Amino acid sequence: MNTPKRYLITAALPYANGLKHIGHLAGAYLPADIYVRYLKAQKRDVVFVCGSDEHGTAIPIQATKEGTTAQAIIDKYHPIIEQNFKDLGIQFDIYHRTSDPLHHETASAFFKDLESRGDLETKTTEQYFDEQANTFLADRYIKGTCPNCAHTEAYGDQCEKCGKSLSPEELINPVSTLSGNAPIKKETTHWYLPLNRHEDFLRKWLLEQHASDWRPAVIGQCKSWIEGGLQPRAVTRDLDWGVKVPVAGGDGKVLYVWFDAPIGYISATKQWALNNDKDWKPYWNDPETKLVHFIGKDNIVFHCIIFPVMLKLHGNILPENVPANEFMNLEGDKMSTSRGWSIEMDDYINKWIKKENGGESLADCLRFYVNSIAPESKDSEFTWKGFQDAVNGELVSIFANYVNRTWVLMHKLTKGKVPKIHTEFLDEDDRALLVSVTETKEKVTALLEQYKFREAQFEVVNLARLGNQYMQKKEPWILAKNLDTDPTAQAKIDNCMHGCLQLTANLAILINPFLPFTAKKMCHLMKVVDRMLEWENAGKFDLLKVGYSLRPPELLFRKIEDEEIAAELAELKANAEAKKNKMETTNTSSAAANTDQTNELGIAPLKPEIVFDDFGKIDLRVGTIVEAKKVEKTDKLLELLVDLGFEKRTILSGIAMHFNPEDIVGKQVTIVANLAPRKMRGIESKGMILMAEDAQGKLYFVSPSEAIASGSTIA
Ligand code: B3M
Ligand code: ZN
Repeated sequence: MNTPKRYLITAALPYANGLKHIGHLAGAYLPADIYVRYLKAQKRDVVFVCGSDEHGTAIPIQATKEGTTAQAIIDKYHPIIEQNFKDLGIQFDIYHRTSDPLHHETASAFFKDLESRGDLETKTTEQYFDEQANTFLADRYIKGTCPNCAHTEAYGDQCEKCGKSLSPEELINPVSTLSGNAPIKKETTHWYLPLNRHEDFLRKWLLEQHASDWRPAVIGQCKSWIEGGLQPRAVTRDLDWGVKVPVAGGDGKVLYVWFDAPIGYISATKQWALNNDKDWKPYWNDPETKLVHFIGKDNIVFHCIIFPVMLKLHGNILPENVPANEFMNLEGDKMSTSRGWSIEMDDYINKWIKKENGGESLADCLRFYVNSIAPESKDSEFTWKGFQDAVNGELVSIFANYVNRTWVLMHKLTKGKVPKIHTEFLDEDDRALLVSVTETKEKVTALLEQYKFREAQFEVVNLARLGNQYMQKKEPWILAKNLDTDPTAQAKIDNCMHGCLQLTANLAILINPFLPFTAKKMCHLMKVVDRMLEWENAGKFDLLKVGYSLRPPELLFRKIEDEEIAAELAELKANAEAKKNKMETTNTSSAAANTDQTNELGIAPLKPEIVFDDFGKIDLRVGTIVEAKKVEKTDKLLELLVDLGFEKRTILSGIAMHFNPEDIVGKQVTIVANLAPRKMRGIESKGMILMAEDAQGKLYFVSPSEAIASGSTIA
């Protein structure tokens, strides 16, 4: 393929309403940064854009809950997230925000352009409106009497008493939760992007043109969307937080967050151009620009179907690739901030990087391990033990050890200087070392161009491994013992050390995209400027000049101790436990747990595979609820007496918001019967009741299809 004239690289814009965890890092930011650092080392013309996604309903709703404003939330998190990225060496050319006026202008103009050319459709439907608050009411903002059970506090989308799913129209005597008044029905018009008009284009572009050069999982998702039938998608909302709809009839409406957010990539490029006195247009309009979006798999449809249609209609270039990653799990479970089962970037930075001198090397340790388990083709799993093994077993014992041995020996045997080469004593091994460097460079380059970052990194470490073997074979420390008796000994030592030093310089260049802080430190040891790290220098064996004196040895990485890993594990468990107790008493059941990494359909991804023996440890039984009452001073907990045939047990369950105690007596349910007992609110709970949960958070008992003896086994 010809080298593109320029590159525009994007990484998904994080929502600025909370901290981001290392699953996010693994999904989009680290691979994007590795790729960009490589391109920059190749001296390509590249702009790397990112920024905060600051719109959407979630942010104002969160603000109301927390008694603050949406603006205050984004103003709090935007700078923290930006700094977190910097501390981990993620080097954007611009970190913009979608609340910026430049973005509002850009998104507005984009919408207007599509609208004026008839590329959007409008549709009018009747929806509830609060006259006092002067706003349309989204489902949760309406309450009324349930048509099913006559509960008077049912929501517009669901009755929490009987569990029935509702639409606002079904509520008897609906009232607005904002003003307490009865809402009126009012027509509202929204703009739709008619994806159905673009099916042919999408089929050709994705399923033919990119069928083989994009990741199979990405194409697979696109295919099922296209085959499922493309529908017009509403691109506006009745809301006041976001980019105002800029055309007649748009009062009180904003662009749907997923319409404006990807346009944020364009606004960010404009801001970068302004800051650097450049022209942004060719980056989005010239077909010789290579556009690549780095995202997690939950964002595929927006970047591969919706945004490309918008770009095409607007006359922009399309992405050349969207190398979406799968998810990274943590210690056997999916990562989730709300469940406390995650490692926030901010926490890692404060606990590891900021706590010690030279802590940047620990930023590289995290980058190294996360990239070594990058979920490029399937979900992967972060474990603290894995982190320790990767750092101690590869970075410390192979990479850093190689550099350190080279430095110590060079100071001992060649006076701290780059020795000259004695060509007459060069042998097969010396030549082979040079070939290994060239071959590694070729492999790493090809892998990086194909977005195979974990394999690429593996190859670089492997080169250090070869360096260790070379040194081991040459044994310059043995030669040094024979200096008096063997007249060729010094020449052979010189050759060996010369090779080892030039290899170190090459390793610095090749490791730089992955471990930028380490590459910098290696430059410091070699007393060379960062320019040496340019990719074209890899493969050269004269990077360090003969006679040049180098700095004393310094360790590149320190070992990770067992106690540090034990402490992290203990903290992770304690955090999760604390959140769980909070959730059981405020019962959001597991609904909140699933919001971090659910897909567009609201379906939680599968947990990592287990073997049959794991499953076999769980004793599931049919139980019959014989008594049920609310636990005092909690809204959410029910205390149940459950008959298991051989005994009756007390089990606490966080379902009080979903079921009336009197309604569930006599129900047959599924019990995890051998779960260790746990005390909550002073009551010991012996076992757990399994509940099914739909995307709206409604709970259902898992019951046998017919009445059956209590205590029956389930397997
Ligand atoms: N903020 C969703 C996410 O963080 C969304 C990405 C926008 S990219 C244009 O997963
Ligand atoms: Zn009801």
